[in-house]
Amino acid sequence: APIEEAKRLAAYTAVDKHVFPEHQVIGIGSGSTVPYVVERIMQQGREANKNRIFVPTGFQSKELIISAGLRLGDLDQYPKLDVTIDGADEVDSGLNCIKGGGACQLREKVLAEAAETWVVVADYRKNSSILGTNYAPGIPIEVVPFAYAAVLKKLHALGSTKATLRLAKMKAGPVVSDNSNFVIDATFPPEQMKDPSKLLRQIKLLTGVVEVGLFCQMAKAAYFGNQDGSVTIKW
Ligand code: DER
Repeated sequence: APIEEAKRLAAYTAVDKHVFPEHQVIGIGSGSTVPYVVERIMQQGREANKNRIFVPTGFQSKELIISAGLRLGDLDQYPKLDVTIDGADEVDSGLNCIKGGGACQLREKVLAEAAETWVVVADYRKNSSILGTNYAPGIPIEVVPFAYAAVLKKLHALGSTKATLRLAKMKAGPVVSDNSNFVIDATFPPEQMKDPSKLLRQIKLLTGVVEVGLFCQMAKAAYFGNQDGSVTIKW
């Protein structure tokens, strides 16, 4: 399937360019593209990986590390990471990302900041010029359950065109994050999405908001696998 090949292409290219033999502590992100990152790192061989520590961005990436037989570590022991590679829901021309499609954005942002280098891998569907063009659900915002209704109201006051509590598919009620919080998805008009840093600051300040799925000017580079087998790099 071209999409899966595109994900693999992005992941392999990013690992080849950013995961060096001397790197010992590696952050592993969430989503369906990152398994190809682990696949490529495994291909660097047992010798290269035997002393490496892998820090997860949540339950899913923890399971991925364990099932790959790699050594698990946590941020308490390894506060500085050599490199973290993660997926994204959309990346604009200024390397700003929407993240949180998988409701993991809080720990993902912590690991992105803890890393010397943070790199994004994605398939061509995520490659946009303005955020909100291709990722329809809106900005994922992690909120404390107690405040979700208040935050919904404040998001509308901020100009949000649609803000909804993310409901689970195979569970009655809302999605609950790895931090036991709720997620709100909020869309904004293009003119506000053109300045994601400003929008990030405005949303982050709303009482009850834990973290916002806007990663502005954090990525060193973003790799997109294309349908024709080529790779687009933004940096
Ligand atoms: O939740 C996230 O931010 C993940 O990185 C995720 O949205 C990326 O998803 P994908 O790699 O499965 O497209």
